[in-house]
Amino acid sequence: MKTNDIMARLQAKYPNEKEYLQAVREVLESIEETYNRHPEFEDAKIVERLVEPDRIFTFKVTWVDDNGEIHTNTGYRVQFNSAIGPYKGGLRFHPSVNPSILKFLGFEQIFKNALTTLPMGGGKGGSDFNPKGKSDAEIMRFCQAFMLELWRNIGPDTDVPAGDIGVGGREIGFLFGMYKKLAREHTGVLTGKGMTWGGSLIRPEATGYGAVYFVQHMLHRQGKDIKDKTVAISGFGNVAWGAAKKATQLGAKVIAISGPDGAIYDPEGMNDEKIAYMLELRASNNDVVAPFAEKFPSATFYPGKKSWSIKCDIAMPCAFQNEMTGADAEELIKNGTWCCAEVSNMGCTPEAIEAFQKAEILFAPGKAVNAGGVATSGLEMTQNAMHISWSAEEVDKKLHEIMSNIHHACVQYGEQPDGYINYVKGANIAGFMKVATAMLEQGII
Ligand code: 2IT
Repeated sequence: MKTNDIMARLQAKYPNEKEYLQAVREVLESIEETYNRHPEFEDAKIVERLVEPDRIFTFKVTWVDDNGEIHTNTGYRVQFNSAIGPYKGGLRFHPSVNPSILKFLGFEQIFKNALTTLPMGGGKGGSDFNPKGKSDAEIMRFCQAFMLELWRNIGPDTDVPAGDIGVGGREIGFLFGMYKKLAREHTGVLTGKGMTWGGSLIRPEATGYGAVYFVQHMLHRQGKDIKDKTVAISGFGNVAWGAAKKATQLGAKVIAISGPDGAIYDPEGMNDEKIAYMLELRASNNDVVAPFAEKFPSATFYPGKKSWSIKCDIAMPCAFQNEMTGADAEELIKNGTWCCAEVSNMGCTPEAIEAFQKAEILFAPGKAVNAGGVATSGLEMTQNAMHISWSAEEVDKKLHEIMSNIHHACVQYGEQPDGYINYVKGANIAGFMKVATAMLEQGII
């Protein structure tokens, strides 16, 4: 397998899908050497089969706003790979959503889900619907219209969607309600459900908590600890909230968060009240972080700025793909940052990753760092299948074990001769080996 040859073919076939091409290139470059030591992979054309989704559903979603005006959006579900389990992955509601973004997310999800050690294949979906400024009633009608189309293609053993950007507990509730009405079945067809109807404790916190547990493992390996370190986070949604909460609990000082409108710098760090206010800001549907500085006098709002111009020990991008560029990474390095844990999916550009790795700074990719979210979705599926629910302590303990195993797998496959851990390579090879083995054993399908 030659990465450049495969990329040239994909580039010609999908010239406009830049996020998808970026995600595939990163994985292929990481696995090329290992892959070529296994002629059985080449014989079975594993890579050629892996880069194409099994199928993509595209559908029209028509809904009526509070003024009686009719809107038409596009809905998608990418069922990418089911070698190790039912398709599993979130739904994103954001105006940028298109096939390239969902294919990149679905492709990443295959390896991430494999890393969790749980039986989940890779999928992703969503819509170009923009939740910004919408009322709860409008969100409900959109979710119902979306599920009216999607429901035939999903199921607890077929494809299990969850949340992503723009889809949280409220949306999962509306989606589940409609699924249940259509299918006449109360099953674990979605994860991130409410606690009174099949949800798992710790699922809302899991992505951010898992990310901080992963950071702790990276630090402990170097004899360090997150306590008393300064942490800059981007975003202020569910993932940023969970990361801020756990990092603060463990004694770190979270000095930055951000939104599309700019960055908040708070030298005093987060506390319970500020962390709770992040949820309020998100629930307002306004997608702005500026009000944080009006409410808390220790915080300053920098319009149009990113969190990456703020001096910190640890950077944790928690917002959007490609939110950290090469120039951002250089600025962080110049300011003394010595660890970057990518929490958003593909949050760093290839130039940013290269800058961190060249400087031999601790860097780990989203598919390892943020895997605690989908892992806890897997634990929700297990509880649903067993018709029981575990305590928060039990779920948190399992989440800890999973993050520890993922860290171990990254070190096992990513340790370089000079001792530097290439977590990107480690995560990609570990995830790939599991999926490739399953594909090989299941024949040409
Ligand atoms: O990117 C992700 O892993 C998610 N949005 C969570 C997916 C899930 O099925 O819980």
